[in-house]
Amino acid sequence: MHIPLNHPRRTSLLIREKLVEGFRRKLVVEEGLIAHGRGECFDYLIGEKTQPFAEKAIEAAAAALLLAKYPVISVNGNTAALVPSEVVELARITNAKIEVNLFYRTREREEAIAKWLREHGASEVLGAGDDASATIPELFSERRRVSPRGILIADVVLVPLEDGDRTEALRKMGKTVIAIDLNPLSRTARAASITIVDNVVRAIPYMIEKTKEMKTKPREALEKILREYDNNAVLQEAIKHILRRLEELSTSKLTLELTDISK
Ligand code: PTJ
Repeated sequence: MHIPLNHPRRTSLLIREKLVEGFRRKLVVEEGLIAHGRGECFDYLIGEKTQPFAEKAIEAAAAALLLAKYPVISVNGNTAALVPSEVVELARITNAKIEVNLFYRTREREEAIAKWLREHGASEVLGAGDDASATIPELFSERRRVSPRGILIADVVLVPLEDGDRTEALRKMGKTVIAIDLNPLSRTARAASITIVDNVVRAIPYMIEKTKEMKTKPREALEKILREYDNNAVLQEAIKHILRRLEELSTSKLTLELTDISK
């Protein structure tokens, strides 16, 4: 679909188009389109910008990825459709493995997503087909199936657009879980070690910038950032930010001034 350059909601519509294109390519499921709608709503509430609470979480996430012994980036349909090259770039900078991991798992989608990521520069993509031969204990969704060379042995896992159950299971296995979720109230947001309350299309490019910048920092400086990070405080800040915005909006003029073009 052609979206005019001056359309006031152009950025948001372009993101939708990417998802619809991902759906046509069989990367994204129908439920992924619904999940995106929920994300859009929260994005409206936070102001469609990376806010200070997300910047704080991104800095801690960059420190965790750079300090990790075996970092893995878990990719689902929506993430693959929205930020394929960026995922590959972040994995390259942080020496992380990329693993396809789907809630609505089918072999066809796993393979389509792995191929799509390879077309965007990934040299290796774990988790597709027979590679997902290990299981996460206590988890009953299809997300329990993981690669024995990837998520199973990872110490740090980045999970954009995740479900709460698996975040909890990964935490119980002793892993550091970094979530990207626009909904600060979701179970994922509340179960993760570090929650980036931001749109994945802004968060991953920002993480690339931050990891590049922080790569030369001494280990002790990265460890200090992680030690001082408080995820509960970050989630509270996200909620306070939404409250403040709504409070301000509730006393401002909301109706638009429209020019009369009927004459
Ligand atoms: O590709 P699959 O099979 O793994 O399925 C992927 C979906 C997203 C359908 C699946 O993981 C799912 O059902 O997720 P949920 O439980 O609906 O959670 C998705 C969360 O992501 C929600 O809290 C949304 O607010 C949030 N979200 C949606 N779009 C974005 C987002 N967060 C960040 N950036 C977005 N663009």
